[in-house]
Amino acid sequence: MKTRVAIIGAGPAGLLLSHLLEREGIESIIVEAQSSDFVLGRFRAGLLEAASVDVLDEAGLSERLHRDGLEHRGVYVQWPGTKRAVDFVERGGRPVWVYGQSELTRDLSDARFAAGQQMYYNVSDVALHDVDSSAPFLTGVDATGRSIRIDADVIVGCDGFAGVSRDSLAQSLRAVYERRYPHSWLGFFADVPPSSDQIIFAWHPEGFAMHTMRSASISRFHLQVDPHDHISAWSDDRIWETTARRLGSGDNDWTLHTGPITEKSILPLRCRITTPMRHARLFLAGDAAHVVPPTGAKGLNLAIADVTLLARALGAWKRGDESLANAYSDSALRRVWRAAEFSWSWSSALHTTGDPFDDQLQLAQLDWLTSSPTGGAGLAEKFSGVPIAFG
Ligand code: FAS
Repeated sequence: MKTRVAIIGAGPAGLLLSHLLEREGIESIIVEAQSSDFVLGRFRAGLLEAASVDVLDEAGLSERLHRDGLEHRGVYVQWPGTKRAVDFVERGGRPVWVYGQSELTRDLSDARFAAGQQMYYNVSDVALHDVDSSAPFLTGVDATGRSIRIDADVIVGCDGFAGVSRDSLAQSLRAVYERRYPHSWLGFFADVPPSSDQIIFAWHPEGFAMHTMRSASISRFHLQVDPHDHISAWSDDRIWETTARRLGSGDNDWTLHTGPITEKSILPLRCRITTPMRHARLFLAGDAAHVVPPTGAKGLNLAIADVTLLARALGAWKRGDESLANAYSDSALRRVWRAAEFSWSWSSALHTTGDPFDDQLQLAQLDWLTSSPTGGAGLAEKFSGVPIAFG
């Protein structure tokens, strides 16, 4: 098979990239290791920056988002005895949208199928070849066990944290920056209406807690746990008791709705960034290039920003101008490092270490961010995001 752009991965990055490329008049082929149902069944992220919603609006992909998504002007930040609302819009930022990644992936997947996109699911043994040449190609084994080869002008690795494209870059060509956090997150979904009209970030002496939501009937929570903790040690009762204690300390009038926990897991918090995001005819986008801790809700938004820049760059290249393709890696990484900094500083302000001195530093940081106009403006900009642009 022959195409302009061969995309590895049918997660949000790969699906959105192929949609945006088609609007640039560029054909692509997607290969995906899993089944379509498996990809659509992954929950994960749930918060979209305004800049991401702008991209989906402009691409004609946001009808369900505006119908079923929840627009939030800001968040609550709290600690024992104090609960403050940070209004991003009042502070010069923009609203954020609560809309589950699985919903967004379904919207993207439906649009690709409707457009007759060439997509191959359940493809194994994907390998990249000749990315240094002007005629790179992919090989793999399709769902029927047949060997496939896809010749392309460009290969884009949208294959996530565990993908193969990043590692096809010679060690000598890449730099990997990694930070593992001294804590993990226990994340769980519950079939209960949200206990808050906005997301709550709660500092608590025993550990951080977060209340977010996916819809008017599904709530999502995260609890700071020890990195060596195991989900088998967390009964549903223990999870709800801990959640109530940590989230209830900021506001005595607050009530936690409890109910059936439908999914729970423990996720290590890490940041890993691989540079460059382009080498010759290979480009990386989304989690294939970078993962950041979900504290700042940036992972999915970075994937959207990467492919928005990349589609513009490949469109310009098709018209004879390779300058944006040459600028892609630096421009994408500038945004990635700003998101990594925010994820790090916001995680550091909220996750307790057991050291009383750290406690006081964190509380002073949260007090400043939620009471000072400049602190709030900074938080609003970091949360609601900046426009997606080169440079
Ligand atoms: P994805 O990982 O979504 O997609 C990559 C695709 O490539 C997958 O479908 C995979 O099957 C496929 N693939 C892998 N190897 C392949 C191969 N060899 N051949 C072919 N296909 C291959 N982000 C937030 O903003 N907020 C959150 O709250 C949040 N929570 C998260 C919770 C969890 C448990 C995880 C793991 C991530 C979370 N994230 C969160 C980050 C997450 O949403 C990612 O940023 C997002 O999925 C990135 O999308 P992609 O880059 O498309 O990668």
